[in-house]
Parts: sequence; C-alpha cells; structure tokens
Amino acid sequence: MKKRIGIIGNERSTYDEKDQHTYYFSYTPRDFIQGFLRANSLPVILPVGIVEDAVAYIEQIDVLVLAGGQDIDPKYFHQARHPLLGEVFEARDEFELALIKEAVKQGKSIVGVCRGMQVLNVAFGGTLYQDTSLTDYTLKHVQSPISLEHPTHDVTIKETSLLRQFLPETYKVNSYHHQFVDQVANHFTVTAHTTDGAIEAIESTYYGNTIIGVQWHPEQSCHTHPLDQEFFKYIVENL
Ligand SMILES: [Mn+2]
Repeated sequence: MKKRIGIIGNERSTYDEKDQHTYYFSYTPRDFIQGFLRANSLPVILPVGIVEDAVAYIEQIDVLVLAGGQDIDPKYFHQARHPLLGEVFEARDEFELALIKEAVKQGKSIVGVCRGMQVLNVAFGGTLYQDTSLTDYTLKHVQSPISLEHPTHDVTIKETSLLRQFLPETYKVNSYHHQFVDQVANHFTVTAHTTDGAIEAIESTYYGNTIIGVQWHPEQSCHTHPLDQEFFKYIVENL
C-alpha cells in the first residue's frame, strides 16, 4: 500500500474582473504533489479545517507535511508583533499546531518546509526571529528575482543527521525566508546551518516519531536537482 502523505493546505483568493466575483481556493504548491507522486506515494491535501478534527485527519495519513506560507503569529512564542512581521493566518496556525500535537500522539512522522520548520520549532517551545533585520546574518535569504529552481547558498549538514543519509556535508539550497529559528526547541538538534550562522534544518526523534524541518524549498528545485527529489524519496521510504 502506498504511503499516505498529508500536506497541509493554504488559502488564497483571486478577484475575477469578468465575473465581478472573488474566488477562494484551498491549495498546496503542485511541486509537493509532483515530488511525492514521483516518490511513489499517495499525497493528499489537508485543507485548513476544524481543530477538533485533527484526530481524524491524522488517522488517515502516514506522514504529516507542513508546507511554506505566512508567518506564524508570534503570540505562540510569547512575543508582540514586530512591525516587519508578514501576513499571518490565524486559523492555519491553530489547525497546524493541533495536527502536530496529534501526529506526535499517534506516532506519525512530521516534515516541515520553510514556514513548516518554523512552526515545528514554535510548536515544541522554540522561538523565531520575526525578520532578517533582527539578525546579523549576511547571506541573501530571500533570493528573488533568482528562481527557486536555482539553489543560491550553501548549508553545512551535520554528519549524524537524517538529512546526511541522502545529502552531502556541504549542499547548496534555495532560500526564500525573512524569518529564522532563534532559540531551538528542547529536544531538537540543529542539523544544517549556513556560513553566516543561520539555522537551516532541525530534527528530533525524542517524542517517539521522526520530525524533520528544513528552511529551504526542496519542492521548488526537485524537478531539476535529483538530490532534492531524494528528499521526497527519503520521506516516503524511511519515515
Ligand atoms: Mn536560507
């Protein structure tokens, strides 16, 4: 039976001039779907839903994937909103935190990408820098206008990490984030960092399940970079 990968959805709206109507969509980047399909799994999108249904959602999946998106509300790490905080999505924060809690209870692995890694860190008690300006990091972590298909900065990956089972010690990744992990959650290990000191990956097996977070976007580069496709293969075959 194929492994069921539950990817948390996001929402967006488009105003259609011709129809004079705003359409609202629940979605996840298609690249996640394609990466997981190529890895011979069964990806499903979990739309932002009702917190009380977290148990039922997690029962239906084998691995929970937290995708990129808005900034998490800093109230979850006991900070006031900084003026440079980006857009937040309260219902998504609440739903994701409920899914994470339930995934731990049911022993299901969790993978977080970009915002997803940051939400994981916050869910387990860590904190974030709300904006790059609050750090002394010097690399360009928002690489636009360079396409995310093209990795732009190196990360050094810890030898004993799960990531090192399919990635080399020095690896180039794409970068599209203005927030960073600050204090790492208890029982988590930093498994990748940049030369400027930014945390780019975290892992934990302390809670009985496997939890991996990466700050980069393997789903945006997996079509052209085989090692980024390995990320999906590893999740499907090992988590
Ligand atoms: Mn980065």
